[in-house]
Amino acid sequence: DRHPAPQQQPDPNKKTLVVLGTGWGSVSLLKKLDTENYNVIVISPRNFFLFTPLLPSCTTGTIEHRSIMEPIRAILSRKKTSVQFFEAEASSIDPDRKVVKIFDDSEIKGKISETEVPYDMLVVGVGSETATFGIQGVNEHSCFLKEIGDAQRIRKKIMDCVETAAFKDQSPEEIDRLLHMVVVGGGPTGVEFAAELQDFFEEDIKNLIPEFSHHFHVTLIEALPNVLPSFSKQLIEYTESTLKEQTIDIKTKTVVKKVTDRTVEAQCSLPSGSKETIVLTYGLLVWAAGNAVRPLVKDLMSKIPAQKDSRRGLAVNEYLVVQGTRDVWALGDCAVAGYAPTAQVAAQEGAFLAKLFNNMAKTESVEEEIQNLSSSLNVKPGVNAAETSQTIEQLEQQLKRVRDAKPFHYSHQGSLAYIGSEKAVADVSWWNGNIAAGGKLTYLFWRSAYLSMCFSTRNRFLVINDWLKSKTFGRDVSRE
Ligand code: FAD
Ligand code: UQ2
Repeated sequence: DRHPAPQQQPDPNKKTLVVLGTGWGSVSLLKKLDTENYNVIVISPRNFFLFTPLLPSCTTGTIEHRSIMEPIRAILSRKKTSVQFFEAEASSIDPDRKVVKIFDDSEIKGKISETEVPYDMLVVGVGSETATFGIQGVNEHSCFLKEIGDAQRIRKKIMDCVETAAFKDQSPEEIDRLLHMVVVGGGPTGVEFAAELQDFFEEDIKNLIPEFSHHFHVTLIEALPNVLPSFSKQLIEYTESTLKEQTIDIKTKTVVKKVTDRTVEAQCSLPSGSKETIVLTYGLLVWAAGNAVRPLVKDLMSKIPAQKDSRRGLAVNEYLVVQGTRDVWALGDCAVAGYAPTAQVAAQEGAFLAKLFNNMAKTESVEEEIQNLSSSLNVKPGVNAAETSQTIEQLEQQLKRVRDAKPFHYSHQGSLAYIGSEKAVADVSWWNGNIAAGGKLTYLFWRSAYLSMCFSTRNRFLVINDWLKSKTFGRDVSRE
C-alpha cells in the first residue's frame, strides 16, 4: 500500500486485444501485428514459443530442448509498443460478457492466482491436446510428444529402460521387453520419433553397450493402411522401405485396443480380411495418434448455438471469425477452417489475422479523418473546400482498398519428414509444380529448411551447435 504496483496503464482510446496461446498461430500473429493500434494482452501457461518440428530430436538429445524454445518476453520486447503477458491458463471464455477467466497453474502462486480479463477482441490460439480415443490405459502408461516436458520425460525414460535392461542378472526376455520401444501413430511425429530412436541406438547406445545389439527394437503402429498419409504414394513407399531397412517394424492397419503398464494389445487387419489380436510387451510407449479438442474450447463451443455441429474444434468463417460470435477469432489446431492441423497452416493464419487487424485499425483512423474533414467542410465552407473534398475522395478510395480485405487463403508449400539414417522425404509445391524427393540430399534440405524456419538467430545458432556437438561427441546418455 506504500508503493502502488508500477502497472502499465492501458490506453482508454484503444481496443483491448487478448491473444490466448504462445504457439505457432499466436506468435505468428504477434510477429506481424502493429501493436501500437491496440492494448495487446497475451495469455498462455507457457512463457515461450516452441519450434515443434524439432521436438522429436530432443527425445534422444540430438538437440537440447532449450535450443528450440524462444521466451515470449523476448519476442514481445521487440515490439514497438509494450505488450502485456500473463503466464496463466484460460479456464473459460464468456462471449456475452466479453471476459476470459484465467488462473495461475504454476507451482508458485501469489495471493491472487485467479482473475478475469475483459476484452474487446479475442484471438483463441490454444492448440490441441493429444487424442487417446478413450482407449484404456493410454493416459496412465504412455508418453505423449507435444510439449517440452514430454520430450524430456521420453529422453529420461529411454535411458532408464537401457540402464534397467543392463541391471545385473536381467533375463533375456526382460531385456527384450525393456528395449522394445513402441510408437503409436504413423504421422510425421511418430515416424520422425521412431527414426530418431533407431539412430540413437545405432550411433550411440550400441557402441556403449555392445551386448544389446540384438535386443533393441522399435515398432511403429498405424491404424491406416500406410504411414505419412499426407505424402505422395512414391514417398510413402520409400519411407516404409527405408524404415524397414533400419529394422523398424511397421504395423499398419493395426488398431490399439488396450494398454497396460507393460503390454499393448492391438487388432491387425490381415490381407485375407480377417482380424488378429496381438499383444506386445514394451519398455517405452510413445503415443502420437492425433489431436483432440481442449476443454477450454469444448466449453466455449457449448456456449455458442452455431457451434453445436462442430466436432473437431471452433468452426470459423473465411476471415477466421468464430461462427456465431462477434469479435472472437480462432486459428491453428483449435480452429476448423478446412485445413490440416499443421504449423504451416497456423503460421499463415496468424499472419493473415495480423494483416486484418492492422487494416481494421487503419480503416478506423481513416474513417475518423474523413469525419473530421467533412465536419470542417460544413463548418467553414470556403477557400479550401475543393482541396478538402479532393482529400476526402482520396481517403475514401484508400478506405475502399483496405476494406476489400481478401478472405484467408492457405498456400501449401509442401511437407517434410526425417526418416532416419540421415535420410528425409520432401514433397515441395513450387512454381506450380511438385517436387518429390527422398534420401541423403533431401536430409540436407530438411536441415536447412528447418534452420531457416527457426524463430531467431539465437535458436539457429543453438541448433547448429547441437547438431555439431552430437555428431562429434555422440549424444549425451546421462539420465538427468
Ligand atoms: P500450439 O503451437 O500448440 O500452441 C498452443 C498454445 O496455447 C501453447 O502456447 C499452449 O501453451 C497454449 N495454451 C494451451 N492451453 C491454453 C489455455 N487454456 N489458455 C491459454 N493458452 C493455452 N507441423 C508442421 O507444419 N510441420 C512439422 O514438421 C510439424 N512437426 C510437429 C512435430 C511435433 C512433435 C508436434 C507435436 C507437432 C508438429 N507439427 C508440425 C504440428 C504443429 O506443431 C501444430 O499444428 C501447431 O503447433 C499448431 O499451432 P497452434 O498455434 O494452433 O498451437
Ligand atoms: C513446414 C512448416 C512451416 C512452413 C513450411 C513448411 C514447420 C512454419 C513452408 C514446409 C517446408 C518446406 C516445404 C520447405 C520449404 C522451405 C522454406 C523455408 C519455405 O514444414 O512447419 O511452418 O512454413
